[in-house]
Amino acid sequence: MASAVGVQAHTKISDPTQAIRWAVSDVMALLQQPLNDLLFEAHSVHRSNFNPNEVQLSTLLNIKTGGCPEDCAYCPQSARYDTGVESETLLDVEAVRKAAENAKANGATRFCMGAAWRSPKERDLDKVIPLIEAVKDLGMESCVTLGMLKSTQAERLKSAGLDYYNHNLDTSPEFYGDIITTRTYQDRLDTLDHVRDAGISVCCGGIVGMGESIADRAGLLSNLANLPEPPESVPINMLVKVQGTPLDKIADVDTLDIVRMVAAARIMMPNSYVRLSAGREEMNDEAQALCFFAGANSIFYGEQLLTTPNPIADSDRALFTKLGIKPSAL
Ligand code: SAM
Ligand code: DTB
Ligand code: SF4
Repeated sequence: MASAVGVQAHTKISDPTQAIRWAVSDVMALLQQPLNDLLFEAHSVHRSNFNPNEVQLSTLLNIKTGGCPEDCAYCPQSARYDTGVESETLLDVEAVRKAAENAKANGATRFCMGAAWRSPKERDLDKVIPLIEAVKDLGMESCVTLGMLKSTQAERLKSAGLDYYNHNLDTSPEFYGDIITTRTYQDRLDTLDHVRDAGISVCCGGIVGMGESIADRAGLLSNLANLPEPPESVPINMLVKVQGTPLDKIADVDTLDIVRMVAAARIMMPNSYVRLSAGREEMNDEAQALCFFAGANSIFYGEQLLTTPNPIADSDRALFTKLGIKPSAL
């Protein structure tokens, strides 16, 4: 199992409806290989599909902060937890244009807007569509994450020119109920289907460090890779522990476990962009360098994620210079 020769070494279940399906047991074996074997395989896959010295830059903006009715145990924006994040109204188009211009000037190619909603109402979409258009007018790729979508809503967003929709599976189906009770795993899969059917590219990943087992990490990855089409973009987040959330005292995750997740995601979804996402503030340069070697080729870039800090652009530029990495162009 610990062979370093390539993806073919891993057993996959044949399914007439899907070319390749990853069994959770095989993903567990992949994740637990000797690190050097895992890194060698992941980097080989990475190199044969991407320029290993380029990383895509996405900048995030929280367009609607806080007051969310959902109970996601990791999230500082849930109205159920006392985290000090106040509920704000939707940002206007001028504020978004300014932030997107700034992101573009700093070298980001994609602008991602997040809203703390369970699901948008039609009148919410009326207001989000001009924001997407403002981003598109700058020649940037657009991404939004607005919660659950109906198929008609995904079609509206597609017509507005939206490039990507972010909606994460977060963890395995088995562990999911420990983290979120206000919507189901199937609800998430349904939204992902609507996004895919509308012709919008899918951004979908999860979180490491919520107290999940290795089997849960493998379950997340197998669900991502076994989607009818793998997501174009796979964010791997390390939990950002925020005081007041139910997970604020959970044990730290070993950053080498993030490296392993990135490597496994790279092997399982060889053509997807794997984004080293939340948690980089807690990772040193060496850990991030290993993630890039393992196949991460995208980051969130800019001093803020949604409500929590991210490395400042200058420090990421310095890191890229040290590693000889260039931001990828559109
Ligand atoms: N409300 C929408 C939803 O949940 O789909 C969109 C925004 S939500 C904040 C987007 C994703 O951010 C979540 O699915 C989760 O994976 C990630 N996230 C939220 N809080 C996080 C935290 N404290 N640490 C790491 N990732 C987090
Ligand atoms: C994703 O997978 N991670 C981003 C983005 N998609 C929306 C969000 C990370 C949020 C981290 C906690 C915060 O800043 O509130
Ligand atoms: Fe709301 Fe999204 Fe946070 Fe869950 S992750 S509480 S849905 S903002």
